[in-house]
Amino acid sequence: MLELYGYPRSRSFRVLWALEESGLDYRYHPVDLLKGEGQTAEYLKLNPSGKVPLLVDGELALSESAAICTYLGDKHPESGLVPRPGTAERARYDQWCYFVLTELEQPLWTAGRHRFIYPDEKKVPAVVEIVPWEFGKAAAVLGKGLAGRDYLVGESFTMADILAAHTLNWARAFKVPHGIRALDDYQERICARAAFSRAREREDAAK
Ligand SMILES: N[C@@H](CCC(=O)N[C@@H](CS)C(=O)NCC(=O)O)C(=O)O
Repeated sequence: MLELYGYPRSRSFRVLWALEESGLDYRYHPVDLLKGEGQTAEYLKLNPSGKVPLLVDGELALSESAAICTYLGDKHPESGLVPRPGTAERARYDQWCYFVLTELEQPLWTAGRHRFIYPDEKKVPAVVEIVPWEFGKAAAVLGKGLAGRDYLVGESFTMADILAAHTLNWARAFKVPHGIRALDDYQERICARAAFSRAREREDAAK
């Protein structure tokens, strides 16, 4: 049985959504980060970073949301959620996954750290000020990549769409606008999938 460790409204939702899209059985273990449950000796033994998500599959304990989504798709190729390694589609898939994590998510997360997470003496307001500009540049690239397409890669939904749509949800929650109508439409269409709602229900039920 697959075991997922997560915290509500965090990056672990990407993996919950991926598991629901894949139709796999799994157990969900909430880790209350605010109560320090990510820093217990027991959890740190599983994941030395103390973060979520963490997927345990037998002997394998895997962190990093994108790596976990790709692992699930590679292990279950019949899902069609990750293109086969060595193909042009897979190269494009990897391109978008890395782009989302390093270009699109990065300014949002930097803003989050300087707004809510760092202790007051470490917060630098000037960093937060440039985030809309930096995020806007990355969102424009995503918008161009989606021009005339329903999905980021090929003709069907992949895990790259989970990463992109989840990050756009964060932008909305953090009130960092990009002003690109086509991206709003994409985000709404991707998040209207039944697996998204099932993942939300699973997360809420575990609270
Ligand atoms: N790059 C990692 C980031 C994981 C991460 O930072 N998770 C946050 C929640 S969204 C966390 O667990 N934070 C707790 C901490 O930093 O101690 C991924 O994509 O999985």
